[in-house]
Formats: sequence, structure tokens, C-alpha cells
Amino acid sequence: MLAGLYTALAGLLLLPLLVTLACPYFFQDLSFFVRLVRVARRARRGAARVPPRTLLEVFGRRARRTPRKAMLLFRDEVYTYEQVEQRSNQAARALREHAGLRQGDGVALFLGNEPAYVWLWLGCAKVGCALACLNCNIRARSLVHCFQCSGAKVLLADPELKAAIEEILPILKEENVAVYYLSRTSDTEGVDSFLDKMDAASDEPVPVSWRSDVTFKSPAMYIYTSGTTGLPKAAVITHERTVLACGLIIASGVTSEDVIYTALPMYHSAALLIGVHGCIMQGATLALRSKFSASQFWDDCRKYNVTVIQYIGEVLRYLCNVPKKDNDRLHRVRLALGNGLRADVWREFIRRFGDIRIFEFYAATEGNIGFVNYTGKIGAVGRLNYFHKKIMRYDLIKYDVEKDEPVRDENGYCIKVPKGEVGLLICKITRFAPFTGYAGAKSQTEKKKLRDVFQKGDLYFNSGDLLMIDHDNFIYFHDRVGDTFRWKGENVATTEVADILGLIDFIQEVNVYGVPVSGHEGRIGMASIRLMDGSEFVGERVYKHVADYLPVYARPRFVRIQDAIEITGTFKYRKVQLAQEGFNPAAIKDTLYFLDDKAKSYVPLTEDVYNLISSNSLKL
Ligand SMILES: *[C@@H]1O[C@H](CO)[C@@H](O)[C@H](O)[C@H]1NC(C)=O
Ligand SMILES: CC(=O)N[C@H]1CO[C@H](CO)[C@@H](O)[C@@H]1O
Repeated sequence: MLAGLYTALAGLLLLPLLVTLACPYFFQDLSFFVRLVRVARRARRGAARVPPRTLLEVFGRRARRTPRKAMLLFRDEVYTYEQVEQRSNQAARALREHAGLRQGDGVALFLGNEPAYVWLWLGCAKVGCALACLNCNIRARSLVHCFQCSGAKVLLADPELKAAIEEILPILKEENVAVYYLSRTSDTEGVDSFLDKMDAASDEPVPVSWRSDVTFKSPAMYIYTSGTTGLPKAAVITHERTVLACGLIIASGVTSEDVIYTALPMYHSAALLIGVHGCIMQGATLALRSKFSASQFWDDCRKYNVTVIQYIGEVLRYLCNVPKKDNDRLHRVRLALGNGLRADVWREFIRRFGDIRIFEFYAATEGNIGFVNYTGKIGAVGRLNYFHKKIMRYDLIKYDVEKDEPVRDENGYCIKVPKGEVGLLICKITRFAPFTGYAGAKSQTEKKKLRDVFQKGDLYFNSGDLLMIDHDNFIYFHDRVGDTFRWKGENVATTEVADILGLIDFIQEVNVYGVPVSGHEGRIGMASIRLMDGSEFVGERVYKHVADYLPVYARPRFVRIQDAIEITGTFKYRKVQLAQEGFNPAAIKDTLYFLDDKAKSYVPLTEDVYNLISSNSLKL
């Protein structure tokens, strides 16, 4: 009997060892899954409360419990939780009393990275309104479109963006939009000032009844994403999503002791949903920078005692490109959170800046699926996790890149790709993996849904991303599909760029695509153009036009003049081959042009310029 007990005991002790040998990642997989379940449970319990435990309520509790704790660091300014709370109360009152907002309305914010972003968002949530986070690089038609699709009644704008506001003001006024500058005075007719109204308002807590109708399913904010076609779309971020998105920060082990540093734009989900909200959720401190600077990065980290940094692949690459310094390892950064990191930069970054844990994840603003590198695999965005997969029904399916659609078998169903092959990531839309869609764009929302995938009537979210799962179950990001490319951390919709170029009178037809450039993440924009018969290409005019209408990252850097623009069997422009051919003047016989910022024109692309770009001597 004793012998039996010993065997049983030995078995128990040996079991973990055996499991580890057979499935080396079993315990990591399990513990990651348990953490996920905990976050989901907490969110569900929060949703059941009255009022629901939204991020705003979490913030309120932090402000009561740790009023003196630094919440935001910016330049030499420090704002405590209590100060942010007071400022947001003032913002809420000014929004309600002067702008006449009531719960369910929307406010659009056109502002760069600064602390006011945080209290304006909280103030907006306090009156039960959703905040549309406008990208401050967009102008003209795109800006009007983004504003309109959010359904907002009020626009709050940085006075530094005055020119962009004045340009679209007549349209806004026609629709009775109340426009405010975030300043104490305004010298634009039809635009009021907002800060003086805020200053005059009481900073006492505002009544909860102002937001009594808000539930977990109410929209909290709209974040713009560049979809597969046309102008940007406003992804609806519900209160539930804002809480769930904090799971990432919780899983990464950030605590209230941490100082999170972000120089990513706040109108994107990385800085807002992960940086700002993660900071609130954990009661940490956020050091903000208006714009990323590779040369200032580590000085900032030292100045603010930063322990956690947020990145996109480009950021870490730029940091690695800065000349080495003696104090490269003199900092307290222990964790880096982000996405888009290539294996080579990843290795170099750790070698140079020290033992920093990299928490690489994959997620889309509007997506219903995400992955995290919770094991130590360089280059991977996550793992195929048995437990996770039971709940999140995602798959990689065969995709026809040229036709830009999933491949279907003879019965009309999609085909799963085997391990080791690249496929389109799709995830079943369920209660656990909801897809909230885009504001005011039903057809765009429909386009992201894939029906009759593996059986009649099933419904999946189409991520638009190609990923690969290797034989050890590690997941790797491969590329975006369709009509978008990513450059400098921004998604660019090729159709939007093509539409803008198409307005130029000597351009007959345009096909826009992204081309890879050595030493850079993502792809840079290139346009293949057919000129009107008898017309000539005027570089200065094209330059002026794109500079007026497109943000820097979306401007096509290369132009290729073609006599005819090829289309596919389904009447789409052929892009894959053009992208492969790239922009090497030695290999392409068509005339090529290059956007030269100094010359303020598109100039002929010579082999010299090409060589400078290939050797990374010319900055793109
Ligand atoms: C950073 O830490 C040092 C040493 O602990 C401290 O003296 C300094 O005040 C801290 N700086 C900030 C901005 O918190
Ligand atoms: C969260 C986590 O474990 N991240 C890991 C991802 O991979 C890198 C590279 O091996 C590790 O350093 C990180 O710790």
C-alpha cells in the first residue's frame, strides 16, 4: 500500500516534468489562458453592476484612492490623478452647459498628444458622450468624412490646426456643428473658444445621472482605421472593449509602480486603449511625448524614470539606428509593449539596450481577435494556444492575393491552410469575440464579415491580415492584404490615394500600391499613372496637390508612368506584380519619378537616387 502511495506521489511530481517534455509550452499556454479568463470574468462582473464598471468608474476610484499620485508627465509638467479628475469635471460641465451635449451625443477631438487629451476624453465620458478621435494629419475631404461618419455634433480642435479647420468650416457650419478651439480666445469667425469656459466651470464631481443610460454596449469612442477601400472608417469602441483591451496591460504585468512612456499618436488605439487606459486600469503613471524623437527617447526615459515603453516596429528600428552611446543601457525600462517588430531589430534592440522584456502582440482596432507573445520566441506575435482556440474560433485560410479574395473549394467553402503556410486570419463572430463594426458605414461593416466560411450560415470577421503558424504553433505576422499598405505605423488605403491623384487634370488613370524598401518596416507608397493623351507629367503640380491633400505617410514616394494599366479578370487593378517590380530604374523601362521634398517636386528617379535609397543613405 505504501508502495502504491509512493508511486502515486512520484507520478504527481513527475507529471509536470513529463508534460513539459512532451509539450514544452503547456504551462505557459495554460497560465496565459487563465489570465485571459480572469480579465474576461472581471469585465463581465463589471458590466453587471449599476452603473457598469467602465474605465471612467475605475478612474474615479483611482482619483479617490490615490489623489496625489502622478498620473501624467508631459514636458516639465506633472498632473496628479486628482488634478485630472478636476479638469475632467470642468470639461464635462463646459460640454454640457456651453456645447449643450447630452448623453448619447458625440464629440470629435482634433488634437495632438498632450495631457488635455486625457481629461477631455474623461470629461466626455462623464456626460455620457462618445469621443471621435480624429487623426490630426488628415485634411479637407477626409477630415469632413471622418467627422461626419462619427455623427458628432461638436468639434474640439487644437488652435494650431486652425488652417485645417478654416478650410472645412463652411461645411461644418452648414450642418450646424459647434466648433471650438482648445484655447481661451478665438479669432476665427464661427469658432468659439473652449478653455475659458472650462476654467469658469466648477471642478466638483458631476452627477452620475448625466450618464445614467450608458451601458457596456454603448460606444465610448470612435477610432479611425484605414479599411480595405476608400476613406478611413470609424471603428466603434464600446465601453466593454475599452475594459477588455486593458487585458493586455494586465497580462503583461504592468503595476501601479510603473511609468509608461508613449510617443505614439493618441488618436490610434495603441496609445489610447493600451497606454492611457492601461495606465488608468493599473493606477500607473503615463509619460507622454507630443511626437516621437529617436534622439530624445532615452533621455526622456531617464528623466521620467520610465519602466515600460510602447512601440511600433519602426520606433525600435529608429532607436537602433541612432549612433551608439555610453549610456545606452542606463535606464530603468524593463518592458516594451507593441507590435510590428522584426526578428533582426528585436535581437539588435535587446543586445544594445539591455535586458528588456518584449511583449509583442497582434491586434486590430476593430478586430475580434488578438495574440500575444507570452513565450520567449523572437519574431512571433503569439502562439496557437489549445485553450484559447477553444473559445476564439480563429483560422488561417487560403487567400488569392491577386484576386484579393479567399479561395473557395468546389462547394464554395473556404480552405484552411496547413501549418507553415501563409493564410488570411479570420475569427468567428461570437459573444466572446464580438465585432462592433464601423459608425455610419453599414456596407463597410458588412465587407469585413465573411459568410458561409466552413458551413452554410456561419459568420467570421475578416482581419485583412496574412499570418503564418509554424510547426511549433508559433504565430507570425506576414502582411496586409488588399488595398492597404502600412508605412510609418499608419495604414494607407490605396484607393484614397488614387482618388486624390485622379483629381489632377493630366492624369487619366492611377493604380496605387505599396513597395517594400530595404531597411524599413512596411511598404512605401507608389503610384502607376497613365497620362491623358497628349499630356505631360508636371512634377511640381503633383507635388503641390499631394502635399495639400495627403498626410506625409500617404504620399506616393515613387511614380511610374505606364501606357496602359493592367486589370485582373475581376476588373481590379493588378498590383502584386507591380509591387514586386518595385522602383529600380535599371530594371524598369517605364519612366520613374521620385518625390523630392527639397525640390518640392517629383523628379526623375535616377540610378544614383536609387542607390542612395537602397543603401539607406537617403532618408525616406
Ligand atoms: C526618478 O528616480 C529618482 C531616484 O529614485 C528620483 O530622485 C527622481 O525624483 C525620480 N524622478 C521622477 C520624475 O519621478
Ligand atoms: C511577454 C513575453 O514573454 N515576451 C517575450 C517575447 O519574446 C522575447 C524574445 O525572446 C522575450 O524577451 C520576451 O520576454
